[in-house]
Amino acid sequence: MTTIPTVAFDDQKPGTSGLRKKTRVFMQPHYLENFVQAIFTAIGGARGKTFVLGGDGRYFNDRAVQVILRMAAANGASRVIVGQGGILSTPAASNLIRQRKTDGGIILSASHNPGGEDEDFGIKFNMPNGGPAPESITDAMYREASAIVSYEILEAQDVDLNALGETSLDGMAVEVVDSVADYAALMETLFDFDAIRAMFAGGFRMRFDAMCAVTGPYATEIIENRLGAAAGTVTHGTPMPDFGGMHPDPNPTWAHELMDEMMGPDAPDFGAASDGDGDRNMVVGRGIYVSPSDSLAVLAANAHLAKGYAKGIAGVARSMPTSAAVDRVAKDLGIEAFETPTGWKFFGNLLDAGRVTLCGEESFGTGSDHVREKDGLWAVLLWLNILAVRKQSVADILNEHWQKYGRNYYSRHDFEAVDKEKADEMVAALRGALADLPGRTMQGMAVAAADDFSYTDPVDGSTSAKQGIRVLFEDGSRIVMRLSGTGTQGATLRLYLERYAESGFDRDPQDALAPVIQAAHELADIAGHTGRTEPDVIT
Ligand code: G16
Repeated sequence: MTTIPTVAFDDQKPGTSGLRKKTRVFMQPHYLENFVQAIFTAIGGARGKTFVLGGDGRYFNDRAVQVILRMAAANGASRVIVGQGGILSTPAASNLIRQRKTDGGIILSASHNPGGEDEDFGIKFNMPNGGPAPESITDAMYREASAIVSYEILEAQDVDLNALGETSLDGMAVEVVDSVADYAALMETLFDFDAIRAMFAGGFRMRFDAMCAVTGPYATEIIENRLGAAAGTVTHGTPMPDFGGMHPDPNPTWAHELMDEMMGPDAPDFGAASDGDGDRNMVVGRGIYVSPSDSLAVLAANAHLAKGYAKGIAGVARSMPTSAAVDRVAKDLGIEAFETPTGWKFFGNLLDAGRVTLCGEESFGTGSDHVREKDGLWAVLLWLNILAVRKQSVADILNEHWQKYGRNYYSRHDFEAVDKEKADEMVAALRGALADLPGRTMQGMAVAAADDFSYTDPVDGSTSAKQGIRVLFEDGSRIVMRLSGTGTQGATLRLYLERYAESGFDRDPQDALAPVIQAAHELADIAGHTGRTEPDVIT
């Protein structure tokens, strides 16, 4: 055991989902160690505790896992349960934390951000409920990391993480478990595998793009081996430290190979993609893209068709920038609907309290109370279960949904790597103008209300302010603007655009939203502040 003197770094403030930085930042001496020690201190020490540990396999995952094991041992932890090879998808880690009733877990991932020595790395702590640490804990981590003077570490050889079973690291048990088995078993309890298997046996074709990231082995085991989909259904199924150079963000821009196939002449019936750590999903039907907000609404309306949700759902929650499509379903079902700030951590209390069963975000995240993270493969399996029961195409299901509820046209425009100061100035200027907006008309739409979203957690009463600027129009259209909390370079401006329609459901969302887009640019003067006229990514 050694106590290593160290000096605090001034940038270890966790963002929307843990600490994310360039990999080389994490690789500098003491950087990872300081933050891991701050985690242990912020949760009241590691002595006698049991943790889950794993990551999405990106570059530096293997080294970081060994460092964390040595630090856990030196800090007195009694057991660490590690995914084989140091690999666990984020939802699988959440599941293990819950099933094994541990004191939490450390997950190594920068999610949808690219991996590699010159790309991104990340680390986050999940609580004993399996969910990301709330702001009170991440604030404490930041305080500890900013004042740290030393950390505890053991001098030892690397632990062999390839062989399943238990070894000891200076008295601390290191238990290496199959990364997929427990997660796959959980999925079998929620969905009707027989019905899905019968659908595949009847010729149903699917493509799942794992984007060379962590879901490859999970999707291959579940979709091909257990559900009988044709070999080759899962593409890019071998995880790689640099994700094969892919940007593992499942959206139409980055999963373009899948999009091209699904929009092509011989498209499969169903397509899906997942991200770096397996918590995000994109769903596509033959010739039709399903926006994440619509996907959440369709899943909420049809969840009862899967055995895990046969009794119905208690309530739904969505992040504020997510479209209101799911609210309409909740109203119809007579259940509660909650609007939370961006970040999966805000769903935890509602899920724990049994107030909601399904949650989702426009950022390609959907999940339920089966774990406390969003879950990409879970969403894909729920869709498959619904398709197997309804025996309709994705396009038909979506069209019927819009006929019943109307369509919330929706899009997000991202302006990436914007100069941070200029982005802050733009947001400040807009914030200052909010009070004068109501009553003003833009692009023929009258502003009904404008504010900076503030959230009070209905369960513990904690508040989170400044969670995104909203401009609501009288016709139900909406503009939301906020700066991303997961980027690692400059600022990423996110512009969320929404317009509700009671008819005319086959328009291109960008056309349907044109006046809202125009109004947003006028309002914020994006070009004037940032020099940008066109977004880098449209989802
Ligand atoms: C994380 C959070 C999500 C959030 C997303 C985007 O996802 O868990 O709740 O919606 O980031 O956040 P931002 O808009 O601040 O960049 P992930 O998949 O990156 O862990």
